[in-house]
Amino acid sequence: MVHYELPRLPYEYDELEPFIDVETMKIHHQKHHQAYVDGLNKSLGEIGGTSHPQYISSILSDLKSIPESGRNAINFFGGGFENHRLFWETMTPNGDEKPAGELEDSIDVYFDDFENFKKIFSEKAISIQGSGWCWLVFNATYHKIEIITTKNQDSPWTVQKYPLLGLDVWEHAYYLKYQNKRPDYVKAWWNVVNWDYVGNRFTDLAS
Ligand code: MN3
Repeated sequence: MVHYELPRLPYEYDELEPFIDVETMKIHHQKHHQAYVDGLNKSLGEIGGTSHPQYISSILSDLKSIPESGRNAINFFGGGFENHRLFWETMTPNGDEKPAGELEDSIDVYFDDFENFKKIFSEKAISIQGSGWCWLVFNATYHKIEIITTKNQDSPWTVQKYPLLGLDVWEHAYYLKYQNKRPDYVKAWWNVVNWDYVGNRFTDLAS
């Protein structure tokens, strides 16, 4: 059985300042993400996870293969684990301001230009009711990129979409610094997106 562990951050807790504050980063990683790791290991154990040796993204892509008794828990904790793992990787203190290469070209095709993409993505992220995520995903069926939103910890994998970039809009991601002002958090987050990482993820898929 796969045993999941809290992944290390690719930067220090204070390095995303002033956009994402050190206190939020610590609690988000050490408490919230850890809770998803623990919940995922526990719920896999409860259903006899030995029959599911695949990595969590494969399990989320085929949730109906999970016994019904454990499906909701694995959707929640598995999504929480994998969503946050990607979230950390797609941020950096040393980011370029915008995507380049093939991803830039694709954004121009589907969203006219990067500024318009940012506008649409931000509006969708801000308008999520309650807790959830806003995503840039790759739709392999139609070989195109899309913006989607998911509720709670639902992962794009559960709807057969490949996540390229995700923004956590749970209050735990921003409340300490931004209180109820989610639009300010969304605006700040663009400054720390790791376009290099996101672009490589896209190139690996699309080529
Ligand atoms: Mn979170």
